[in-house]
Amino acid sequence: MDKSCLQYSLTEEERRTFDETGYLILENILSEEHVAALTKEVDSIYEAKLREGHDPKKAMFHPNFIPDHHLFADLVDYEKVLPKVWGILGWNIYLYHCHMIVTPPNGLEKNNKTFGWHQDSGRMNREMESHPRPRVSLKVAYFLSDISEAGRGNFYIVPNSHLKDDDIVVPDGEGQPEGAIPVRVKPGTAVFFDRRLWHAASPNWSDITRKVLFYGYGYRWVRTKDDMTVSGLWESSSPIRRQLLGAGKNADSYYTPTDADVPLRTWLQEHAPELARW
Ligand SMILES: O=C(O)CCC(=O)C(=O)O
Repeated sequence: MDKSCLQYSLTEEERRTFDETGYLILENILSEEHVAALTKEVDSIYEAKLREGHDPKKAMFHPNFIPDHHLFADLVDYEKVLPKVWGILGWNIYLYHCHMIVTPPNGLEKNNKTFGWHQDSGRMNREMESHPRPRVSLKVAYFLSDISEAGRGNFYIVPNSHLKDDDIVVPDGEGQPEGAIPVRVKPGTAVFFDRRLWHAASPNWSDITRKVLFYGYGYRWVRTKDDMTVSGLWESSSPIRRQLLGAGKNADSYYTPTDADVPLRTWLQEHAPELARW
């Protein structure tokens, strides 16, 4: 990492927004050219899936896409985003999960059926006994298509719901939880969200295909959620990217890391010591 990335460190205002609302919207994180280059790769994967028989009316959920192109790997330690991730979670982190979602127009009449509301990480929301349960991970969603209007397969959220855990009421079949809003953003926007924030995908009733990349960061002692095949990238990656792609000397290194396991800590000790102390 070049230390110039510190200009993108999490600000106190961003921290407050994220802590209080459970999400943070950052516009123009990707340039137009960057969006175009990523979109080209997403389109080529989507077209290949269609040729393999994917239903063109259904969303394509494609996990473990980092090895598909270097542009996807380059976002794992993207200088405008990673400093904000470590500002929230600290240095003992890695990419535990990622998915690309392409949501084509569904060609159906608009309706108000309840979306698939959830908090991330499945059993974590049952088997941890505290309330509210701990954060543990977050996702960064990079929007490549224009979802500045509702009805375009928007990502939906219930702001402030991250500290309410299972106290929110999800309607049974019709309607959305109280306070639900569509996230409406332009291409190139990154949306950070706490894994506990109640959220949902929604149908695409527009004529614009929605394209988005989700990067999930969590502590190194959290298991991967995808069948990740990123270890093939370790050798050609920088030390910090290697950490973010899940490298570690042995099983215990995920719980009790040495300097060799967490080059991000060493880097922060040198360049931003206040972030390396815990
Ligand atoms: O596709 C979406 O907008 C929602 C994605 C989602 O639910 C998730 O990443 O957990």
